[in-house]
Amino acid sequence: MTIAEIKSLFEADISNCASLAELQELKVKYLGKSGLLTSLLKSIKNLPAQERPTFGAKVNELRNEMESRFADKAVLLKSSEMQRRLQEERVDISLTDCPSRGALHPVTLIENRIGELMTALGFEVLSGPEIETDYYNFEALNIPYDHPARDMQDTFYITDSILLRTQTSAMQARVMEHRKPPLKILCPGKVFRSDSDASHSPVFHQIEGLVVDKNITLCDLKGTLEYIAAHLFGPQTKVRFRPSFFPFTEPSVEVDLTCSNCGGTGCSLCKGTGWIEVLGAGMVNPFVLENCGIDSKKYSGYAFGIGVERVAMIKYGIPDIRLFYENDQRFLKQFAK
Ligand code: 2NM
Repeated sequence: MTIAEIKSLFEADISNCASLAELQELKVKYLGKSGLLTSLLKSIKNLPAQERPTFGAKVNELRNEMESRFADKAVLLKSSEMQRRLQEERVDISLTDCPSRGALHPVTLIENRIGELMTALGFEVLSGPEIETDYYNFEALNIPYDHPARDMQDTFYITDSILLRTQTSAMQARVMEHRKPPLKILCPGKVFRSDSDASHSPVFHQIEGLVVDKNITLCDLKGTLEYIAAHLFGPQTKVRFRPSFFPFTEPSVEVDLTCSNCGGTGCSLCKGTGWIEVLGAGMVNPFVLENCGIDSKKYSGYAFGIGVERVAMIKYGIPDIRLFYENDQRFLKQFAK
């Protein structure tokens, strides 16, 4: 092949070349050890001596041109390669269907709300150990050794005298023992009972409130509970006390609220009564105060215990307590803001 033939073949090849891999093949085809141009240069020995310098110069000129054309083409191909990858590997960040944001659990929502309401009244929020001694959970709270609340059926015992607390008032006994009145505390947390059905869970959440000072009366208790009820269930909510019994309070009351579903006229939620039992409360039994080193002649106190799941079930119309612990997204999503 002549220089001119090689040159025109090269022009065609390089303009058809569409990838860096092809370009590399062309480099070998023309400039490689047995490439077209290299072979042409080797044929120089067949020429008469006087023609060799001109021929050599022409071949070198073509080689230089090829090298610069290869370099230019490589730049071009690299940039179109980059364009192609940018298109092909493009990530669509415009998707609006993002993974859903987390939300607070309904138990946490109620716990936070009650905490907020009570701290506004000056209550201090304190949490205690979930593994308790028999003393703080029962003995100090005037629950005698043979009381049914201590039954193996109700309580998870770790040893004879260590157990999973059945009520957060265990913490309140600790506080009364270590600090002196005035006391105004709120103890939220997990409690444990060996019991399980649609309205009982082996682990649930309680919030117990305790006020101890001079001249604390049942009226103070009722006013406080009316405040909580109005803010949790609406300003029209009424509070009713019914006599009851707890070992750690005397007198003791069951506390009913007007049904948040029907407003007190009667419906299926309140079984036609217009009232729903929401919590238990009472005046701290003087025995409990004395057990904790507080002079029951000088001081009196009230206490109440709220089941957090129970409040959430009433407020949100949740029919089964087990829904709180199954982590079903369809359930939990409903509480997202
Ligand atoms: C309830 C019902 C009635 C209660 C009593 C005490 C303490 F520590 F002062 F003795 N704390 N909480 C209490 C009273 C709890 O829960 C249904």
